[in-house]
Amino acid sequence: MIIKKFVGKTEEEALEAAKKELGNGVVTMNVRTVKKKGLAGFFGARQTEVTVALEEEKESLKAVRRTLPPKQETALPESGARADAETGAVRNANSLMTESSRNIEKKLDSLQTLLVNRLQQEESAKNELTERREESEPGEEPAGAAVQEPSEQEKFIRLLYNTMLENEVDEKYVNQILDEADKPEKPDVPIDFILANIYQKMILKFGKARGILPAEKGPRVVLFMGPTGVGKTTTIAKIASRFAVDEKKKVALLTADTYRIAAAEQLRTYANILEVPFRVVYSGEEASEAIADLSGFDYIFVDTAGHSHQNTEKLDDMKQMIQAVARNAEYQVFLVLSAATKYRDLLRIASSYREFTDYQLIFTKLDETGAFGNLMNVKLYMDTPIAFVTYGQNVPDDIELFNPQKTVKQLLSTRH
Ligand SMILES: Nc1nc2c(ncn2[C@@H]2O[C@H](COP(=O)(O)OP(=O)(O)O)[C@@H](O)[C@H]2O)c(=O)[nH]1
Ligand SMILES: [Mg+2]
Repeated sequence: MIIKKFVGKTEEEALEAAKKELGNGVVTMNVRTVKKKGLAGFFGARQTEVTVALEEEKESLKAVRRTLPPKQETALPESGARADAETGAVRNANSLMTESSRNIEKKLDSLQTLLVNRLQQEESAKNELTERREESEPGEEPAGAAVQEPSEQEKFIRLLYNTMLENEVDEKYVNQILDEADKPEKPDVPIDFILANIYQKMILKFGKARGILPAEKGPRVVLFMGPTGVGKTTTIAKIASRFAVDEKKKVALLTADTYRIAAAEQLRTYANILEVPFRVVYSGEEASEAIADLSGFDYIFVDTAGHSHQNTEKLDDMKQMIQAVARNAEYQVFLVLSAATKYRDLLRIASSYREFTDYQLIFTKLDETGAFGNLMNVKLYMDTPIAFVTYGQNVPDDIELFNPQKTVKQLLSTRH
C-alpha cells in the first residue's frame, strides 16, 4: 500500500493533486490542517493536508513505518520504551541502506545522544530566561504565553536545521532535505524516527560513486584535473600506491603538467619510489603514443596542470588531452577540489570544468576544515558523486573512499 500526503489550500485541492499523481483509486485516510513546508512552516501559514492510501506500498516505506511504536509516553529519550523503539527505527532505517552495519547504528546512537543533549541544554536555557522574566515582572503574563509552544519534534527539526547550517550546508539544500523527509504524522512520533529518516535521505542524496574501475580491455586511463595546489599530484601518488603496492596492479604515471618543472619532478619522484614507469607528455598526441606504449598496463594515471577558467590556452590543452585519451583508451576523469575552498569558488571551478567533461569528485584537505557542507553543496549542484576524500599530506595513508554515512553524521553533528 502507498500512503502519501498531499497539501493544498483546501481539502479538495489536496485531493485533486493526489488523484492526479496516484489515480482515482486513492482512499482518504486523514485530513488535517498543517503548517507550510520547510523551516518557514514551523512559524508560517497553514494549509490542508490530506493523507491518502493506495494499493502497492514500496517495501522501504513499509519497513520504516513498521518501526513506529503505537504510542509513546514521552518524546524525550530517557524511558526504556523509547530506547527500544530507537533501536528498532535505526535498525530498520539502516537495513534500507546497502552499507548497513552495527557500526553505523552505534554511531547514529551517539549522534542522537549528542543532539538530544543539546536540545535539553537549549530547553533549560530557555526555562531560565522565562523564570527570570517572571521574577522581574511579577503579576504580568510572561511574553509569548499566548503563542503555542513548538512540539519536541519541531524543536528537534529546528535543531537539525541549525546544525546543518552551522556545518555550511547551503540553506536551499537544508530545506530540500527537510521537505523530502517524511513529516511526523502524529505529535508523538519519536525524534529518533525523524533523525533516522533525515539521515537516510541525506545518504541517498550523496549517492554512490563508481570509483576507479578496471577497463574491459587494455589500460584504464584516469585523468585528474583541478586548480593548482589542491593536491592533485599528492592524491595521484596515494591512489597509484594503493593500486601498485596493495593490489599489485601494473601502474604507470604520466604528467601533462608541463608549466612548472617542479610539478613534473614531484610526480617523477613518486614514480621512482613506487618503481613504476613515468613520462612527461606535452600534447594529446604524445599522450596517445604513451598510452599505446603502455598497452599492457592496468592503470595509467595522468596528472594535469591547474587552470583558471580565464586561461583559454590551458583550457584548450586540457580539452585536447581528454579528446586524445578518449580516442585511445577507456578513461575516467576526476575533478580534485579542496574542501577548504570557498563555496562560491567551488561552484565556479566545478562549472568551468563541466563545460568540457563529465567527472567524479575528489575532495582534499578535509583536515583543514571543520565544515563539510561543501561536499553536499557541490555534489548536489553539479549532480556528480564524490569518489574519494583525502585528509592529510601522508602518502599513501591519508585517503579513503568517500563514506556518505560518516559525512552525513558529521553534517548532523555539532562542531566543537
Ligand atoms: N592538509 C592537507 N594537505 C594536502 C592534502 N593533499 C595535498 N596536500 C598538500 O597540498 C600541497 C599541494 O599539493 P599538490 O599535490 O602539489 O597539489 P597540485 O598542485 O594540485 O598537484 C602539498 O603541500 C600537499 O602536501 C590533504 O588532504 N590535506
Ligand atoms: Mg601537481
